[in-house]
Amino acid sequence: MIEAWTWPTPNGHKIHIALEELGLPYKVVPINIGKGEQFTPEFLAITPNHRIPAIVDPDGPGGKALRLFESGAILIYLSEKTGGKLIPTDPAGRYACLQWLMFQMGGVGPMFGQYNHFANYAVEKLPYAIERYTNEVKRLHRVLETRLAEAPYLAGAEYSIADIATFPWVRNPDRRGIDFADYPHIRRWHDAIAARPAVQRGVEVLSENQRRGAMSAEEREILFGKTQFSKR
Ligand SMILES: N[C@@H](CCC(=O)N[C@@H](CS)C(=O)NCC(=O)O)C(=O)O
Repeated sequence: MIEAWTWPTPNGHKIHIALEELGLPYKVVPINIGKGEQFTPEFLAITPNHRIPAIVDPDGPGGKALRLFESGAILIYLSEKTGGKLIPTDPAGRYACLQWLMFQMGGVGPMFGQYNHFANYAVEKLPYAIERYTNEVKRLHRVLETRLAEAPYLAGAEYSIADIATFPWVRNPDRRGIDFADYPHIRRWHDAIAARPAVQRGVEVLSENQRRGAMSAEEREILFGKTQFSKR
């Protein structure tokens, strides 16, 4: 059975949703990133990047165990393991899917993450950084809105791993000062994905551990501080 070493964050939810959509049996191994569990030797043996998510598939290629990190690579792997489900089979659709997956991995995830950091978590409020990432968040929403005005899903007609990668970052728009009233096509796409039973099960994985309210001083030090953790 696939082990998902994970936590209930947007990058973690991508994998929970994909595993649910694909009907793959999996076991959750919780990695509490607020407590520094991403730095244990067991986890570092799977990913030197000490970030969730990572998977271990005892039945990987050639029947050998596979360890994999980076959520985009994991999504492609899970699709290919199940015969290419959730990636369009026609070549143009396949490249559209990979293109929007890369757009999420290189744009939406990092930029929204930096917005969260400077607008919500940083003790020192830096107007330049907040303005820079607010503008990026809005720009990326405009790109998604333009795409979703011409196609129902990011890869085109079919729901795919590109949507699965993007949805957990786009839901909860108020956390980024976004109003879906300004992005009607994103709203339509979001609502269609949120209604999928597998997505509803995926976002519930470990949800009892989701932080409610402000980050504690301990979490802040582990995630952003200059302690033993961040120096590794
Ligand atoms: N590019 C990576 C990003 C992974 C990532 O940043 N994960 C965050 C949670 S969403 C994490 O593990 N943070 C722990 C830390 O910053 O120490 C991926 O998509 O898998």
